[in-house]
Amino acid sequence: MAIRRILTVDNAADTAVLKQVSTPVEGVDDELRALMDDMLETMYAAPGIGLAAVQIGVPKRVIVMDLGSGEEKAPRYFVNPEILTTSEDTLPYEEGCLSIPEYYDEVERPAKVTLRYLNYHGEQIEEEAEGLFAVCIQHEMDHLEGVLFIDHLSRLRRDRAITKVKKVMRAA
Ligand code: GNR
Ligand code: NI
Repeated sequence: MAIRRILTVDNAADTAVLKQVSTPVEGVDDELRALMDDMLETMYAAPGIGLAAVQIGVPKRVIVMDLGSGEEKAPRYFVNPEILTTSEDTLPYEEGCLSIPEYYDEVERPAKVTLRYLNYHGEQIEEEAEGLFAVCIQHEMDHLEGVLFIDHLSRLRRDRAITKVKKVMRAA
């Protein structure tokens, strides 16, 4: 396992990769599981609660997540995820992104979604997500389309976010 560098929007090269649409994966094999292991380790080290493969420069439709509270680890893996249904009701949530460090802003998304994806073992799963799970999976699935949470904000707020990240990354 290895910790990989997380791409950030303070520079043009990383931003160009983050805007790519990720490609579906053929199937879940040991090579893909090694990628997912690296993603999880990178996410825990950051620390974050979710990570899309494109954030470490691999534009494949793969997401890892851990919404567990406290010591207990609860890793989850989503390969080729699809949203089957979305609720009419929405949930506003103060979001952050490891590719936009130290900027937080409110995004409103459907409160509930139903999902279909392959898990770590390549099994097809269908399940319903709500609360933070729904927020996070929609945030991560946006990454697969090259969309960042700041793309849901006004241009003024988006520009402020980029300016802040440039400052934060210069200081780091
Ligand atoms: O670590 C993360 N926290 C978070 C908080 C609110 C809404 C979404 C997220 S996802 C983010 C990690 C990340 O950038 N995933 O792409
Ligand atoms: Ni993100």
